[in-house]
Amino acid sequence: MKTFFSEDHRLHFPQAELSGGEFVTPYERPSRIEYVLARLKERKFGEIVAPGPIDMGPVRTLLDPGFLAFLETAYDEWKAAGQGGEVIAAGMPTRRQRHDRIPRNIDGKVEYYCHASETAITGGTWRAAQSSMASAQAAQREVANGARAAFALCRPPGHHATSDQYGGYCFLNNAAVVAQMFRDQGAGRVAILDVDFHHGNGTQDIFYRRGDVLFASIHGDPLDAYPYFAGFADEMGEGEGEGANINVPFGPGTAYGPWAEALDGVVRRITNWGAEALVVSLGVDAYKDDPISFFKLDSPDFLDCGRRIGRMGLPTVFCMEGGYAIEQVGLNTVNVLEGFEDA
Ligand code: OKP
Ligand code: ZN
Repeated sequence: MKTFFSEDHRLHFPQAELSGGEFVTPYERPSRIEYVLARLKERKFGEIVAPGPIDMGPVRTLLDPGFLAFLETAYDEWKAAGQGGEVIAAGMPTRRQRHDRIPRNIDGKVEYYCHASETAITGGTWRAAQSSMASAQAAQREVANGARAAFALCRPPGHHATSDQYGGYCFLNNAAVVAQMFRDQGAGRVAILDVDFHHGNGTQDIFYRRGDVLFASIHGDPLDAYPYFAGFADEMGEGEGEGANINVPFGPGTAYGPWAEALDGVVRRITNWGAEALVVSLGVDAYKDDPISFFKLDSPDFLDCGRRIGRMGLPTVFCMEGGYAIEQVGLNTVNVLEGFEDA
C-alpha cells in the first residue's frame, strides 16, 4: 500500500512538555517519523507520496469554526500579547466553572480550547497539523479511488482532539475527518478502530451521538492512564449513537493474549454492524518498552494484530497516532501494515 506523508511535520516541534513536574523534550517529537520512514524504505513497503493541500471542506463540516480560527492565530496572538514562550495552557475550565463564554484574552482562549497542558503550540503547529490532515485526506482519496488500503503517516497525531479542543499532542482529528469523508462520498456506515494505547477521547466525542460512525478502542484503563476522564466500558454512545461506541480498557501489564481477544471481539462487532469502510487509528504505544504506556505487546504481536484487522476485508485507511519507544516505532508500525497485507 501507499504511504502519504508530508515533511511539514517538522514545523511542529515544541521544546517543552510538562511531565512529572518537569519540562522535558516532548515524547511526541519529529524523530519518531524518521524511524517509520526508514523501515518503510528498508522493507520496500510501497511508494511514499507527498499529499496535496488540505481540503478544509470536510474539516469545517466536522469541527468547530471558532476552534479552527483559534488554532490558526493562537501563536501570533500569544506573541502579540507579549508572552515569552510557547503557547501552554496553565489552566482549564473546571467542572465548577462556566464554559459557555469564550474569553477575549489569548491566555484565556488557550485555556478554553485546550484539554491537556502537556501540549504546546508553536509558530509552525497550525501548518504541521494541516499537513498531517492533508496526508490523511490523500490516503482517504486513494482508498476511495479503489485501493484496498493506504497509510497516512500523520504527525502531529489526532485522536485526542475533539471538535473544539486540542491536547494529548493532537490538534486536528485526522481519523474523524477521514471517516466523515467516507460518509460524504456515500458509505452508509464507517467504523473507526483505535488501537493506540491511549483512549481516543476526541474521536469518541465527535461521533458519540451518531449512529453512522462506530468508534471502537482498546486502551489503558482511564483509572490508570491518560486521558483519565473518558474511555470507560460503560460509554456506549447516546441517542442515535447508542451501541455504536465500544471501549475495552485494560490495566497495567496487559499482554497480547487478552488484547488480541479484545481485538477479535471488536472486529466481530464491526463486521456484524455492517461497516463499509474502516479507519484505523494506528498507535503503536501498546509496545512493551513504550516510555509512557503500560501494555506488554511485543513486535511480532503487531504483525498478528495487522493480520486480524486485514481479515475484515474492508477498504482501510491507517492514520498514524502514537508510539514513543522511538527506535521501535518504525518496526512496530510497519509490522501492522505488513500483517494487514498478508491477511
Ligand atoms: C498521545 B497518543 C503524562 C501524561 C500523558 C499525554 C499522552 C498523549 C498520548 N504525564 N500525556 O495517544 O499517543
Ligand atoms: Zn497513545
